[in-house]
Amino acid sequence: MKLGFGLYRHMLTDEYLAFARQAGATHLVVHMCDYFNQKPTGDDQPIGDASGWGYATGEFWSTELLAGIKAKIESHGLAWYAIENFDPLHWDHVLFGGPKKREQIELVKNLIRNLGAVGIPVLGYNFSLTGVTGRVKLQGARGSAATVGMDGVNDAIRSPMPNAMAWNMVVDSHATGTRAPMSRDQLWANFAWFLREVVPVAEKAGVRLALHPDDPPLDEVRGLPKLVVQPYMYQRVLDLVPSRSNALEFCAGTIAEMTTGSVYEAARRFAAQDKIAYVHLRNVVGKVPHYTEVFIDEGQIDVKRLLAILEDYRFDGVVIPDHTPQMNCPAPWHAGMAYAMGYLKSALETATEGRGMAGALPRAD
Ligand SMILES: [Mn+2]
Repeated sequence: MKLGFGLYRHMLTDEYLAFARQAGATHLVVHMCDYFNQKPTGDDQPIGDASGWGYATGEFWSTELLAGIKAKIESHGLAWYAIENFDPLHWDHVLFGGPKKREQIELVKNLIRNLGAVGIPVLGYNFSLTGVTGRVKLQGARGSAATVGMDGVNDAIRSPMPNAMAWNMVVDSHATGTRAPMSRDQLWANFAWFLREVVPVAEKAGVRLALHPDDPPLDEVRGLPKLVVQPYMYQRVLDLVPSRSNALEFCAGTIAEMTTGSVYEAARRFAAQDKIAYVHLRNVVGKVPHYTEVFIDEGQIDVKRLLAILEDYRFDGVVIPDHTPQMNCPAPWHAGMAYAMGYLKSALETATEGRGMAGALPRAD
């Protein structure tokens, strides 16, 4: 198991990369669609949340662009493990089953081929119509640290989804009206079509696609269904197109917020199948629609127990801290992330020393 940070593209400066290495990361997950020219620092935005970041650029991620970023990352002694999330402009018609879905799926296939060509082994994605809509800012972590969570079903969750938007971004500023209702079956049909189109391409490119659960894991947001909102639904994803390239971005925080199941049971089940490509690890208190994201050592997830389970199944991918509360100091994001990384590094050492002690059966391999 390896440790990494998830960084937005605008953060890929020498300073952030040196910080990542100094804090103990060996790998990076890069969230590419952040419209970096509109956001000077990452200090006031939790990792993984692109809401309010402006309009998508529509830029295509060429092999030249990716190779340049990769060289810079590697010059700091780090490895580029994954890209996280498509730009909504690359595939909004795929998500919604719109008229341009065939055109867009070819773009998505090219992106996957480009990852393979450049040697980025994983593409994390979120097959989500409405993204992280509904979270609120809270002072709910230890010492009143600034964080995010949900405080019941609010107006943002109830408000209809505009046609102008996909995920949590504007994709067509000229569009008017609201999205037509979609059944849960239709959403799964759109997803199945996507998987059947792209998994063979990913297999050929040597890339693993890794699905994030639909965060926050409510059944419905903005009048539209959400895909994976209980742990068992991940199995349906895997069974749709069985392949090493059809894998999971195991977000422990989102799974712990789900109203059924257990994050440990889910880790065992999917690690035993070798289906976890990488792990988002943050701690939380509560379940949807009432939860708060907290520091890595204070929530309902026993992080050491979870890492011990993953280690027992010889999980060999990357763990990143996901979001973290921000600390009151001149560098709130850095302090929160360095704290989480230090804790994870120590917990991982303990898990590695205790391999075989968490009660997991050895994986058949
Ligand atoms: Mn996550």
